[in-house]
Amino acid sequence: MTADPLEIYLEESDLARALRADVRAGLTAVPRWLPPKWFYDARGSELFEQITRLPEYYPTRAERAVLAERAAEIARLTDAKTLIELGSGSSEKTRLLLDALTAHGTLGTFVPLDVSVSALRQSTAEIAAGYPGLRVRGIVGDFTRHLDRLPTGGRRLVAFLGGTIGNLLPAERSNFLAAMRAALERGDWLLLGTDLVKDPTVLIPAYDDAAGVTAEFNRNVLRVLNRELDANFDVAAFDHVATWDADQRWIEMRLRAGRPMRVRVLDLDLVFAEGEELRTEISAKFRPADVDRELTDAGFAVQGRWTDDDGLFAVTLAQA
Ligand code: AVJ
Repeated sequence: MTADPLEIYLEESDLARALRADVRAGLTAVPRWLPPKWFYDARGSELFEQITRLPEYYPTRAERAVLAERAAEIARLTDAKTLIELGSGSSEKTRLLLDALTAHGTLGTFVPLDVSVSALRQSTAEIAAGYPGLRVRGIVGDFTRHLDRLPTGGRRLVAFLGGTIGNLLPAERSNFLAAMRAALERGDWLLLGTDLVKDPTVLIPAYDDAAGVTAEFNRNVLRVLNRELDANFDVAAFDHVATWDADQRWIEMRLRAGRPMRVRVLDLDLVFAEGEELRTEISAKFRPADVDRELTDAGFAVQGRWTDDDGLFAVTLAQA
């Protein structure tokens, strides 16, 4: 089958408006910041796919190992008719769930939601071709804003994988989980992937790889601003920084100005001091009990939690 046409809740104009608002708020703040969702233009999505194959970046492999081992059990527990995937990207690991749910015999519809039109075009076409009989409805949207647009009815399983929930600040995270719970009917399911707290000697290289792919991914957000907003960042003059904040339990990625700089973006004339840093991402890491507590606080009942053999990454199944 071919995929349904993409349902677009983020129009180009909408995206442009959101980008301008984020740039204005983040780049005039002290310290400066940008939300990580703007990494993911076509090039950024491709760079992230490269990151998932790096030797240092363990989360994708660890989560895949959990799903490979547990997908059949998840299918049995959930009996899902509709699989919704938030921040779906390439949906590569999701195939493990699609395989298991298809074999289980309940699945009728797959709904990937992502901000990246290019990633969705490709993934919906590939999945529709690979799963005859499955309805594939791609949604171009923002998982922090468009949960009310998800298809209703049937037994739904929402997968939020990869540890992407770690990109939200704690307050955003609890708002997101509460909104997720409100968007679901009692009995629907949430499958949540979370990276776990571990030694910084493992964490830091995962966000600062030897080949420099993560550095390119990080700098890509400046390329997006140059192209979309006609800004004039000297992209190569920014250094990639990845630090571990042990108190907050998150990795922070930043871009550090290698020399004093003046940047024009929108109607702003920004002055960067040499060494000034711009935060581009947090990636929170969890202790298993934190995940349970946050889900329970949002009104979910935790029904299962699995980790890979090395205890690097957790996948938690919770019911609304
Ligand atoms: C896609 C959000 C899960 O936080 O690990 C990878 C993004 N950033 N390397 C993460 C990312 C730097 C990734 N997520």
